[in-house]
Amino acid sequence: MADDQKYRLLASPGSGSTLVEACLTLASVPFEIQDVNYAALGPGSKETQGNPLGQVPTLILPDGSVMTESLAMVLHIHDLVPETALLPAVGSPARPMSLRWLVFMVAAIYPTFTFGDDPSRWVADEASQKMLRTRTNMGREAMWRQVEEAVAGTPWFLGTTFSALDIFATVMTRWRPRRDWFAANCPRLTAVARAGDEIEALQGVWARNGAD
Ligand SMILES: N[C@@H](CCC(=O)N[C@@H](CS)C(=O)NCC(=O)O)C(=O)O
Repeated sequence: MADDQKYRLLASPGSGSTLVEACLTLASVPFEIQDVNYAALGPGSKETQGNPLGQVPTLILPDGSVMTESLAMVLHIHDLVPETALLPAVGSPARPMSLRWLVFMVAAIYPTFTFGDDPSRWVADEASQKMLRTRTNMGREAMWRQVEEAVAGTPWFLGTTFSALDIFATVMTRWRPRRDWFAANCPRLTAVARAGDEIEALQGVWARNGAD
């Protein structure tokens, strides 16, 4: 396949691009990775072409159009290759729950990093920066405890049905507050993440993204 017919994922190892890299891989969608320097991300970044927020993941579609937002990309991959079953079937009771928690992870939890990773972007004085970091960390932990209550079974978030939730749980529990905190506070999510770590087809993706 010619390079201009492939998807191109702008990515930084270990970041949210891992979510999309994993789903493209599971779906066997031809793609190439263009690594961008994590330290250079942010509004105005020259490396994340066409994404005004300068974030990864950014996905360049085969027709050259630019897609942002990790979950939108994952839903697009589901549309491209429904057999990958990144979402439960329409009509299944698990479908609305999977949509709810996927959106919660990207709309409620993910932005705590946007505001907490570099608080000097948002508030000027050092005390406020420290407070913002602490509060976003606390808010994130409270939200993860909420997600923990929604985990429906084993080995997967929805019980016996694999879905994109398992990819999000596996990747996002590697971020702060990290796996030791999850093991102590969110045993069900930890079990899902450990099952995700073991997915055979994703061993290369996890290794590339610095997973233990
Ligand atoms: N809503 C976006 C968030 C993406 C995001 O925050 N990516 C982080 C890396 S994990 C980033 O690029 N941060 C740099 C910045 O926001 O300046 C998505 O779901 O894709």
